[in-house]
Amino acid sequence: MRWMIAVALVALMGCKQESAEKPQQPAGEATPPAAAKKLVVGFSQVGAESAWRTAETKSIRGEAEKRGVDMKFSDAQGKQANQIQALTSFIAQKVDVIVLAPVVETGWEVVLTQAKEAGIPVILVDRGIKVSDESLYTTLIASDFVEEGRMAAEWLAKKTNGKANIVELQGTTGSAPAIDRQKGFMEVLQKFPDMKVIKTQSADFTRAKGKEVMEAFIKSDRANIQAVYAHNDDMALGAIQALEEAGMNPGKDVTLISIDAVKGAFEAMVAGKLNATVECNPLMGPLVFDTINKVRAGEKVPKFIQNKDQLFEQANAAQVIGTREY
Ligand code: GZL
Repeated sequence: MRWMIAVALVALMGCKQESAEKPQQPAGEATPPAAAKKLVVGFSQVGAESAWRTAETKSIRGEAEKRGVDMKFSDAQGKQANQIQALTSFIAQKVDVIVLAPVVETGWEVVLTQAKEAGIPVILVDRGIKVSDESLYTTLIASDFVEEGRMAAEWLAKKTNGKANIVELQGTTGSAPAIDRQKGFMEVLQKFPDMKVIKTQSADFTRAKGKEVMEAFIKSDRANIQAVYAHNDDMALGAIQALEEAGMNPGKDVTLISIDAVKGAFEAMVAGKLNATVECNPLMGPLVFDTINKVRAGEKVPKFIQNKDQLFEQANAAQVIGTREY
């Protein structure tokens, strides 16, 4: 009999012991959730080729920091192979979401199929891609580059009364902005038979290449250059340097229009060397993470979320420059 009491006592002690380990949960309260798991996002960025790109990276990484997101960042130095490698690594690490700024439009099917099979949504930012299966990405958050090209051409036609010999500095070959900014510009030029692109070449969105290509244009056809259309401000600033070094007068004898509306472009407009720039807003960090939250909550998001753009010119540069965030 005594042994039964001893066994009962030990069993009771054991339960007490166990319950003493567990925090006592007041009756009626739900058990607190385990600490919420951090959102893990893999961000594959094109590179650091321009002031615009730096501003975009700062906006997206800054927003991740602000929201306590665990962001794995990869700078591809402008090479698609590096982006594909980064995405493959993100998939292996089982990130929750992939953010991709694709350097060029094509060549993404295989790695995006792997992401889809792994159940990882892909958010495209700033540049689009060409894929046969549009389910390979959830949405694209970007500007309308064709419209930016149209805006640049319409402004230049007005500025030159529809008559100009134009040299064009293209962005990165095969990239959505280079393809579409040229498409929009040429679409408008069909209305102006006396506006002619006499030279066009890629300068890869960089200031250094913009200067180099402009030097070659000046060397080969100086007398005929009346206007420059640059697919981004960094190349336009390089072209301005080349024109000045050749003793020419950028902003006066030669009219320049570019795209991005970075701080350097406003400084050049205030100095009278750049005539106009079309904004392409890079500050998309908050929108990217708001969109990620919607996607993870199972909400339907549009396939294309368009950033609105506007044109700035010398006349309003001075009073606007102080308000610019990038
Ligand atoms: C546009 C972006 C372009 C910018 C350039 O969304 O992809 O790439 O216009 C940048 O400055 O290099």
